Formats: sequence, structure tokens, C-alpha cells
Amino acid sequence: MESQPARSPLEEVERSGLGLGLVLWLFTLVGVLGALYARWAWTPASVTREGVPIQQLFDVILAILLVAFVLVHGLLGYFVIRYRTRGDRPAAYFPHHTGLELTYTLIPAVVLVALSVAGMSLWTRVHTPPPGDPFVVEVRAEQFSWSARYPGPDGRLGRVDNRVARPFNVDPQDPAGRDDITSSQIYLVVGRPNRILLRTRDVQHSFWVPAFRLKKDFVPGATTELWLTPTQTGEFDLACAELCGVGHYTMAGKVRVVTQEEFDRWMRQQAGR
Ligand SMILES: [Cu+2]
Repeated sequence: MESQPARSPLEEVERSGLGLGLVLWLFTLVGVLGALYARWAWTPASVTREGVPIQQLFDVILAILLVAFVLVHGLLGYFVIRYRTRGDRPAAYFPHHTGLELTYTLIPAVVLVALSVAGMSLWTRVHTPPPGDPFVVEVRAEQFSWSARYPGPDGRLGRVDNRVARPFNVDPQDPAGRDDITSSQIYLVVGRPNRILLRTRDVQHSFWVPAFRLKKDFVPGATTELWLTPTQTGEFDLACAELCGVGHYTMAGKVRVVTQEEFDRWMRQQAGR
């Protein structure tokens, strides 16, 4: 029996060039399928009016990224295979190509400027209070739980002062605060603008409801706010999106979007307790 002839070093290099190109193509395919799977299987439907244009912008960005990703890595794999060494010529070398450099500088620059303008105008729209009488709620974060404060029949939240050592730091001098209702339940009302005031009792936290497509930080000592208009009733996952201590991972909660009648009924029950 004859043994297999050993491969020459040149053959080894040629084979590894082919293998590397195929690995790059496989990587490209897995990347594209992974991104599409995450977009359609892991992304909950948007349930706010603001969430719709935000999702559209996400999708435009994802599409541009996928095209660039496939183009760059697909071509890289192709070149690795096509121009792998065969020992028949030296490698070509060119230090400069003005047309190529202008192309790969100007196209990304135009795309980035367009995306920045689209992002900034959307940001401004989402952060401009919508017309109409808003539903107001204060959401309070602390290590490691959530609570909420609702204005009572007077429709106004009592003034807060962080030096006041009372629940929610409500100033006892302000009569508007006497009928405020506090609860561990976070309610929002469907079909009207909701103004969510965010206050933290300790460190930074972040209010994030993936189905709303909006996220906002809590800043110690300040009140931040978020405007949104829910378009569907239901219970939606709330997560703290700012690493806030050892129990950060337990800071999951629910936001309940209900009709005005349901909310009014719940408020009457709370007031009568
Ligand atoms: Cu937190």
C-alpha cells in the first residue's frame, strides 16, 4: 500500500485561503439571520403612538446596516477566495486610489448625516408635549422596586421637596398633595397623552418598557419626564435599564395600560381604603 503524498506548503496555504473565505460567508449568513430573527421574534409589537415612527427608523437603520454588512463581508470572503495564492504571481500592491477612497468616505458620510437628521427630528417630536389634557403620573424608582403617585380629585400632584422625610417627599405645606394616591401599581390611560414624571429615591435608574420603544433615565435630585400616548390596553414589561446595584436584575415590573373608566374605578377603590 502506498501512503498519501504529503501536501506542499503552497497547497496548504491555498486550501486555508479557500476555508477562510467560506468561514467569512458563513459568518455573514449567521449575522443576517440572527439580526432578522431578533427583529421579528424578540421585538414586542409597539403599543404607543410614538413607538411607530421610532420602530420605522430602527428598521431603516437595520436595513442599511444589513446591506453594508453583507456587502463588506461578502466581498471580503469573495476576495479571500478569488485572490488566494496559487504561486503563479506576486501579490499586487497599490498604496492609493482616490476614487475608491472618496466613495467609501462620502457614501457613509451622507448616510450618517441623513440618519442623524432623521433621529434628531424624531427625538424632538417625541419630546414635545402633545396637545390635549394629559394623564399625569409620577413613577418612583428605588433600589430595587417601583412605585407610583397619582393626583387625587384636584388633578394636581403635591409639590415635592427632597429634604422632606416623608413618603415620596411630598411637602405637607402643599394642599394639592393631601389627596395624592400612592401605590406599587403603575397605571397609564389608553388613547390620551400620558405625562410620566420620573423620580428616584437613591441612585440612577432607567424606565424602560420595550413595547413603548421609549426609555428614560431617573436622575438623583431631579425630575425627568416622558410623554407617550398608549394605543392599546394591556400589561407590559417594565425593566430598569441602568445598572443600579446588586439587585438591579430584580427590578422588573409591569405597566398596566387601562381605559379611563377602569382607572377611575381603581382610583375610587384606592381613595376609599
Ligand atoms: Cu434600577
